[in-house]
Parts: sequence; structure tokens; C-alpha cells
Amino acid sequence: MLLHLFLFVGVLVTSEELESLAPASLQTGTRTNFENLQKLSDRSRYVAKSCKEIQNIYGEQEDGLYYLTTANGMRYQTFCDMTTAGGGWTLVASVHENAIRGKCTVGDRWSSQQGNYGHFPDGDGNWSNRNTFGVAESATSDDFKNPGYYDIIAENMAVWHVPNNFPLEHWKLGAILRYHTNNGFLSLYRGNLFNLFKQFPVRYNIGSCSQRGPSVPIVYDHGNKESTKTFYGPIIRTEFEPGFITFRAINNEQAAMAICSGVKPTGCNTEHYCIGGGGFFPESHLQCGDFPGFDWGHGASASKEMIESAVLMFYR
Ligand SMILES: *[C@@H]1O[C@H](CO)[C@@H](O)[C@H](O)[C@H]1NC(C)=O
Ligand SMILES: [Ca+2]
Ligand SMILES: [Ca+2]
Ligand SMILES: [Ca+2]
Repeated sequence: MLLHLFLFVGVLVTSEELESLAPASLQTGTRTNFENLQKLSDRSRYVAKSCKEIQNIYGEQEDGLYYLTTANGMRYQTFCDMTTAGGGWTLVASVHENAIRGKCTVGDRWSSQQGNYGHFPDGDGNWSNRNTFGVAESATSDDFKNPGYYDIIAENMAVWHVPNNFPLEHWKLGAILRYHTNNGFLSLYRGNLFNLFKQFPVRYNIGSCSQRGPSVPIVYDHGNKESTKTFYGPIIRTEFEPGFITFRAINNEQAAMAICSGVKPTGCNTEHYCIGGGGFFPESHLQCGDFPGFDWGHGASASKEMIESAVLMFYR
């Protein structure tokens, strides 16, 4: 509507007069882009369960924010990657470490915000419930989980490690690592992480180090096995094989972690390279948190880039 109004005014007045009529926001360098707003408003009419459906039904091929609708009719906004490896990837969650020295303190939503305690093994944490939090645009500045996490039935996952606080339009270029699976493994676990973690609970004392969940090979979209290794300390990088996503790792002390993203553990000190977790890490009060022992020192710390990047998870 506004766009049409200004075109109409344009034929009656000179362009100089038009400038003076325009609201302040139009006179500055950051002009409102009406074409873009029109495009976004068109997008808000789409009814689809996933970015893959938006791509299939509406032919959209541009990365950006779209509205999705759950099976129950709940609407939410998220980011769609419409280009990587054919596109159709829905952002469903991000794991962000806001305070690496805060061990299971405020902001550790993917582990525990209530301390590191044995009586809080966290069988019903955010990896396996329908709780949601955050918004897509803030996915690199805080934790994010939308209804797609449990509502979408998918086959594969993609993961982006994006530096904290990066704006959405630069996520793809700014990512330090991007990769996806292509063997359809999610179909074996009822189509999403919500169901997968029902089968492999992220809970303290659920089993031993050898009782990990699946390790799935990845295809790199940015980075490679070598660069994956260099994001972790010299001692600890000998304890995993890069080129995989691993689910529900268990360490030497029976603490459970949700995802080892980019790697397959070959040892049991998984707290230094796996993220999320149950609410108890017996080895030390310096473990527990969304990136549990990433700042351990002694050659076992993750790099600053890795500690200061959010882990964005997509389904397709
Ligand atoms: C799950 O997320 C909610 C919402 O942010 C948070 O209040 C809760 O503490 C989280 N659960 C755990 C175990 O941290
Ligand atoms: Ca923390
Ligand atoms: Ca967090
Ligand atoms: Ca250890």
C-alpha cells in the first residue's frame, strides 16, 4: 500500500518535494525497502511445516526468515537455508554458551541452570521436552529452540558453528564450520532429535562410555576434518575422529552429553568436545554447562573461536 502511495505522490510533486514529504526514516541512508517488506509480507501467508515444504510448495529459493506452522496450527518464525546442497533446511535450535566459567548456571539451558548436582540427573531436560525459547534472529546471541525441533519429521541434519552475536544475514559467510548429514539417519530415530533423545536420554548415570548413541558421517559445506581438529586443544584432539555428528555421549564419570558436533569420540573425556548435557558432571565443579569442559586447560580446551560460536542445528 505505502509503496503505491509514494509512486502516486511522485507524479504530482517534484522529487525534491517528495524528499521533504518523506518521513525521517526515508531521508536517511537506511531507507525502508518496500519491495523487501512486500516480499516478507507475502511470505507470512505461507502455510507449511518446514522450510523444505516452503521450497516445494512456494518455490522459494532465498535464505532468510519464514513462518512455519505446526501440526496443531501454531505459527512461528525461523530461518531457512534455501541454498546449501539443494536447500530446504529449517533452523530448529541453537546452543549458545553465554558464560563458559558459569558451570550449570544462568543461560545453560541445554544442560542445567540449577547447578551441578547428583540429585538432578535431568532426565526431562530441554533435549527431550516441548519447551521452546528464544527467537531465530537471536540464535547466535542466546539459546534458541522452536516447535520445529519436535514437530518436523526430517531425514537429515545440518550444523553451523557461527561466531556469537553475528547478524543473521552474515551467518552463512561467517560460520567457522558448516556441514550436513546425507544418509537419512533421522528416519531411524522417528524423524527428529526430540524422538532420538527419548531413545537415548541425556541423563547422568544412564550407562557407561561405550553406550554412546549413533555417530553419523557428515559432508562439509565449509571447513574440513583438519580444520575441525584445530578447533580443539592438542591433547584432546587425539581423542576423537572428525567428520561425524555423535549423539548422547557418556564420559568416564557417567555424565551424559547430547551432541558431539563434528566428531566421533574415540575416548571418554567427551566433556571437552561435546555439548549440552544432563545436570551432573561428577569429575569436577569446573565441568557442567552448555559447553561443559571446553575451558579445561592442559591441552584439553577448545579454541576461543569454538567457545565463542553458537551451534545452529537444522533439519531437512
Ligand atoms: C530449559 O529451558 C527453560 C527455558 O529457558 C529453562 O527455564 C530451564 O531451566 C531449562 N532446563 C534446564 C534443565 O536448564
Ligand atoms: Ca555456562
Ligand atoms: Ca546457553
Ligand atoms: Ca575427564
